[in-house]
Amino acid sequence: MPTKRKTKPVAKDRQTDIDASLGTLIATSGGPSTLEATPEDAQLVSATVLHALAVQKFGTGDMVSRVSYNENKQYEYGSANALTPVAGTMVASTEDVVSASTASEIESNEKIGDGVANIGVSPVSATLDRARSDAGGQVLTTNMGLSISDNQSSLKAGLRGPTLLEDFILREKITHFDHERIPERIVHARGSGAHGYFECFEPLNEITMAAPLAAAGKRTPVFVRFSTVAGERGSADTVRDVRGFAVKFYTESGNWDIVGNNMPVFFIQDAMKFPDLVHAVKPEPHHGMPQAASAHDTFWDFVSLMPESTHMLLWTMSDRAIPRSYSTMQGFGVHTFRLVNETGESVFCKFHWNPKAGTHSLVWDEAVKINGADPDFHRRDLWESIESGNFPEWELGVQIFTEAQADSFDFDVLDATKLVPEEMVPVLPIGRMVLNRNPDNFFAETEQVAFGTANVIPGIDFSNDPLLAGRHHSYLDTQLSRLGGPNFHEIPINSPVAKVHNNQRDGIHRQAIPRGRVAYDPNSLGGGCPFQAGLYGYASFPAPTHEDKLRGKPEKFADHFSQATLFWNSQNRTERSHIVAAFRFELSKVQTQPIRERVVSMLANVAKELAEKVAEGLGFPVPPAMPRLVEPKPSELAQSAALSLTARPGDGSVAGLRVAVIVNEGSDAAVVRKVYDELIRRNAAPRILSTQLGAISGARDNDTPMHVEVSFEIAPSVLWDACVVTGTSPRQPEVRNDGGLTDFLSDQYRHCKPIVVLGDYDILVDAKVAANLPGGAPDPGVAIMKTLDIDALCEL
Ligand code: HDE
Repeated sequence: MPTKRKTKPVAKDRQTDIDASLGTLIATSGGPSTLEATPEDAQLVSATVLHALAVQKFGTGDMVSRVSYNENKQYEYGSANALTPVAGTMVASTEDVVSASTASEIESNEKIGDGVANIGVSPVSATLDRARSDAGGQVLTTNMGLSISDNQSSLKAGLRGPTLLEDFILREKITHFDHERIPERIVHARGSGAHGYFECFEPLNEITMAAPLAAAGKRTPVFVRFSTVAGERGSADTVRDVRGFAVKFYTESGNWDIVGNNMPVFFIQDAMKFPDLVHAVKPEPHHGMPQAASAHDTFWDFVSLMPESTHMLLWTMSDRAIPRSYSTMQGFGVHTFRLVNETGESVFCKFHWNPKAGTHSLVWDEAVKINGADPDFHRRDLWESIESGNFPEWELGVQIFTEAQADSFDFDVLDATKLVPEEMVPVLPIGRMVLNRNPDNFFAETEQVAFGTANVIPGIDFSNDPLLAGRHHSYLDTQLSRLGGPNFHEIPINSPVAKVHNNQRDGIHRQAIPRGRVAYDPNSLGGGCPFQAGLYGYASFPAPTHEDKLRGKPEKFADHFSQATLFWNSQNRTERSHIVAAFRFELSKVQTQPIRERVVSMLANVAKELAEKVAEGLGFPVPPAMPRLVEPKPSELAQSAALSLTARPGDGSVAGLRVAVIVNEGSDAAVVRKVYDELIRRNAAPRILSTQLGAISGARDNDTPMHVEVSFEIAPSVLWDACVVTGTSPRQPEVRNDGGLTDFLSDQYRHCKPIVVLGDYDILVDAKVAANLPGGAPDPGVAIMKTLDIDALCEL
């Protein structure tokens, strides 16, 4: 905690000098230093201020005289000095008033505060509590704090007369409203965020000095934002797209952001191509279509002329692009980063977030229907999971490898279209992240949060990945227009918990009120503060560079297909069929036949089966394969099991699942209660569902009524992971004839989601659900229970 000090009593032996200074008053930047004080002046200024002014004048002279020259200048030259930056020199004054802007700061009131000198304090870095407000029990006011007597009508000259321009209350309200929107992110506009913490498993000091990894059990606050990429702010959640996975760590050494995606590779290799990529995928400029979709000509035109995108295209056409929820996605830092330890040794590293719930996706038919049924599906899921205490969790893992190892790989680790297979470099778990707190306010936090790849801390550094280098510039730059100027770091969600002190000043919407008159370095008037930290501060890893200045790419970047083939080979039969279907869907939407053919010619370099099946669906033969720039090397690895979605199934429990408990007049209310309570106990999210809202009395006369929470109309089958049908008694023909229920069940079945029927089988017959697999064996996803077996139900 910062110390608050009152202006201290002055030591006796200095009192004589100060008394002498009283004769030459106002010796600050506020007036001529030689101005002689007269008795009249002294009456104008309070005696205390006069005294403080003298203390300041004397103290400043004393402090400045202790800096006779810039002792650190000599350390600015030579490589040895560059590698071991020295800390700045600092002289402290014994008088707090010396660093004050004004001797009158000791005057206090309700606005300026209590008149104490807050030495070393940086309140904009304080917790979010400083900005949270609550109107409970409060009267309505204008932005100037004026109580508003009537918030219903504007000010008029007579009840039927003209509205007056004088109505400043109306004008303030409307003006603020007119400016409520800020520009949306150029990419990743649609997103959802949450607070939480990162917890370190074991100290990683041997390889990095990164503060969050310093001690077992150490917790660091985080804010995470998940997003789609192409769609606008109001677009639907379950579109086929990459998902952003951006994590901001608020560490004691500053903010550290891992601004990653849910896929480990990217479309392009150099930042120079990013605007082209984004222009190609965004709605076409002439008619503004399609929204949040890559299924159109300009995207496939561009990527089929950029064969390095092939690997990423296989990921985006896979089920990874339609995740079941944010909490069932992996996250990746994508680029190669560096970890640096205290002795300056560095290793390369790739970041992986692995979801505790396992990796799970939707099927395309579900994704499409969810877009209509609940466009906020992922946002709602994240919000509701946290509200109900079922906190999403990920394990952070790192792949660590040396520069020598990297040189031995067939691919270049600076190429963001390549991954390092886990079979070659295993993922070492180093901590876990738990999201346990929803934001107070979507705009203030989720919309205004500003991530940046350049937000690093000691222990974390960059590789020379040319895509990453371009990003360092882009993120800071984009916030200037999105958040309106250079002070976006002061917005509460963006400000670090570490103290901020520097000589940057002014700019639109500045919040901090820096004390004192010094805003430059070196200085002696401020005692040399704030001073550079030397080795304690951030020092870039001194990676050697001895090459020609040129535009180009390394040779290894030219292999565009080997890892795409590796990905294809690592997918199971179902996953492959989904990839084929996605390519068919996207290319069927493309209107220009030669573009379709060009894409298939690219796929012919990945796998014969893939190209053939896609071409078949599009109704043309596989064209000759697109020329390769390099022949594929005999693969280091034919398959990587870790690349299949099935590699991380989670624990298989019902935790986090949305379960529809379907009720009707034939249901046994006691059984429904039991199912519901048990699902809640196991951290699932059950809801009572029926044809319409209202209370339903159960099958037995003394049943307590069941309150329907959701109707089929607003929550069709696609919104649920599993369903339990209660009360299907043949006594209730209207239940069986209800299209809502049969549609619900047949979609559940088509999407291979568990169905439990408590009662008889007839309802399944009506919904055309077979209880047995085609071979005759019972379908493990369909259970008919004459009597409730709660454990079996929860394990299905
Ligand atoms: Fe981004 N990206 N990006 N990106 N990106 C942005 O920054 C950019 C890239 C990613 O939730 C923008 O604040 C360039 C790769 C995420 O707020 C912008 C290049 C990866 C988010 C920007 C890339 C990402 C963004 C837009 C190529 C995965 C959302 C708004 C050189 C590793 C962060 C903003 C959030 C957002 C630029 C490529 C992830 C324009 C120039 C690769 C998760 O600055």
